[in-house]
Amino acid sequence: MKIFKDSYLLILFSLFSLITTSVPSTADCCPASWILWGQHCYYFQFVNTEGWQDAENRCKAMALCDRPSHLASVHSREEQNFLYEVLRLAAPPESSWGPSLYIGLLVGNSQTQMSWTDGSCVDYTNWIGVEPNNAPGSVGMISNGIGRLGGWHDRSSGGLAADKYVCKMPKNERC
Ligand SMILES: [Ca+2]
Repeated sequence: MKIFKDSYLLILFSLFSLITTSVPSTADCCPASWILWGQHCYYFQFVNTEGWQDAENRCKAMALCDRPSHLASVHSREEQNFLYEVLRLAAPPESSWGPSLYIGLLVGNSQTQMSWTDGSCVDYTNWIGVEPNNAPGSVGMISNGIGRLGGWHDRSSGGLAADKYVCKMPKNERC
């Protein structure tokens, strides 16, 4: 009977070890300093970067071996609300447009020629009023300027002006 009990305990212990070693904790879903939301991790930088291309380069430099990282793409009202809520809590309005978060949106020759740096489809936008109005070659931003409430605007010349940014990468697929 004791042998049976010991075997039973050994099986239980083995199962527990298997579960605890194969299922990552929530903290393992994203790298340190990244926030998990949905199927992706997000990294917010509220210290101004040197511009949109610099921000995109910094995002790409944080990629992991099988998890590409770019300035964030936005694909739903829910994702937009998440990004705006973090921006709103971290950076209060300071001007008509600022602060703004660079996202991975490029505007081509016209408003209808838009693309994301991560290669995903442009299936959602949140432009304010006449925006985007700086094409071609402008870049998109989420604004927490006075009364902007997370609406998007574009900035010309590849976004050379310093501002904040948000990166995005897929979460750990084992999560
Ligand atoms: Ca604009």
